[in-house]
Amino acid sequence: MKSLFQPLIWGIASVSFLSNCTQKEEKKEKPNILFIMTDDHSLQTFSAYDNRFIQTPNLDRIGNEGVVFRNSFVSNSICAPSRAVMLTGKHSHKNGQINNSVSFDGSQDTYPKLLRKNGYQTSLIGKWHLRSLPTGFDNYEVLVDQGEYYNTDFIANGDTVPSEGYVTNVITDKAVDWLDHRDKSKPFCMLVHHKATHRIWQPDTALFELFKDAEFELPDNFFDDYKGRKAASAQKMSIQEDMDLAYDLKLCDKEGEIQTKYRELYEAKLAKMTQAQRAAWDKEYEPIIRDFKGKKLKGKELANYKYQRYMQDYLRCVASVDLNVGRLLDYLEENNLLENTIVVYTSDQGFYMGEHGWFDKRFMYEQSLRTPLVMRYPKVIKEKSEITKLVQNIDYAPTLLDLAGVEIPEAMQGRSMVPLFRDSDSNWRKAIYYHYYEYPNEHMVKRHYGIRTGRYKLIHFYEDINEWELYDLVNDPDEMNNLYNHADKQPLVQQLKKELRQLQEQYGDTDRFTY
Ligand code: SGN
Ligand code: CA
Repeated sequence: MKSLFQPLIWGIASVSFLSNCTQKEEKKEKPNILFIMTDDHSLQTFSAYDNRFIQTPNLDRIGNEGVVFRNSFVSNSICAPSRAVMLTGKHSHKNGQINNSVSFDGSQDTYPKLLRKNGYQTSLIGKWHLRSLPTGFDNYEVLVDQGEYYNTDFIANGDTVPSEGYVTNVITDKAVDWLDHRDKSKPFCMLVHHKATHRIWQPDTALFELFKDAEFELPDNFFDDYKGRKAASAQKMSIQEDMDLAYDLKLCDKEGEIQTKYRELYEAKLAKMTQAQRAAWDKEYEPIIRDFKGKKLKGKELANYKYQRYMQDYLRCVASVDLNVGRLLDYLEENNLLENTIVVYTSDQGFYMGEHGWFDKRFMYEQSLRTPLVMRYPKVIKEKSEITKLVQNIDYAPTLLDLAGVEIPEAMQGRSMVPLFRDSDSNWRKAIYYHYYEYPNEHMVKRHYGIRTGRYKLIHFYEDINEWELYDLVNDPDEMNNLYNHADKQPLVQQLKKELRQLQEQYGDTDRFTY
């Protein structure tokens, strides 16, 4: 058994002389868990982290009344792998979900499964994306594959069930409904996995008034030339080059003059809307399309225009998430559940809001290596806490099991973060390990692995390329200057390679590397 934290109350409960009656009472005190995850939500668009673009008061509330993790990272910045890591507490090479294409091995231990074995009622609502059907849940209502923003189908405990409405609202409705009808004699663990803020960033028609006249400043490195970074120059996730006018930016004109690669995919999505949804949609976008066609933009002006459109719709999706998280917090409060429920908000990874000229994720660079993470549980976490230690999504499962008083399996590679809530842990990890595998694939981000310490990052891109990159995150936070070949940095390179190798040995990912 690894570190097993139990709040005082359960320690007392386990003392054998307590009467049955008291034991029952104490059992009731096991914390509930509400784990909320979005898809592709960047730190740049979460005001607990960054105030430039949007206020997210409900998301911030979780951190204000609990803890904001300032250095929270993923281990493989892509959807299905990240979800599998969170569920299993193991890196991708150990849980088998190395990319979005393989099917999750649902026979392995996951924290919901272990909680269920220990008396919890477990529920999963929203995006799943792991191909095999969920295991370990008393109830699941998951989107078919990635799902749709409007009128999406769910697979509810094996049956396909249609829905009507905007997906973020619908998922929240289902979550509230499940909470209302759950078995109230047991603690619950509910995972609410939003589709938002995933591509193609379709907003709720009710929020079209937001960000109407906003003008967003381009990141300094929006027109990055990728000098010294071969893998970065080979990617296909550039707003200027790869973002589709009709599909991503909804510039799909009735006259059919804007012909793009993915226009038909967008038209198929529109065709699934109800008349009322479609009318509200067209009312919003038709004037935008007319205005765009009149402008006849080219080059950098067109790139800037695309950025503005992208940001506007993405932020509206964030705003909807924020409102719906507020609904869940209100529900907990109204039902006297707020004190005894661990609330977690995170994303499956971060996202590029135009940094390096990009959308999407995958790279081990900061915007997609990081992921937002806030937690609230007043019994254990002091309000307004901040944790700056390097935590990773492998740590979620052990932490939640620890807080629930359930033994953490040896096979889990993450660590319980509970000691960090009490005090700083001087034995905490000093570096994190990363490994991304989904290549060749859409967006063409090469396979790579690497190490990130508090200050430095060393990355090795491999497969059909053999390139190393080294960044000093203090002097070069935007990761523009690859120092790998600098003569004076060779001792540092050797030191980081040694530490990288140690991490690969620790996590058992040594098979193919001979540097
Ligand atoms: C889809 C998106 C990609 C995205 C992947 C993975 N294209 O394929 O842009 O990188 O999902 O995202 S889309 O045209 O279908 O929107 S993930 O978050 O699910 O891993
Ligand atoms: Ca994602």
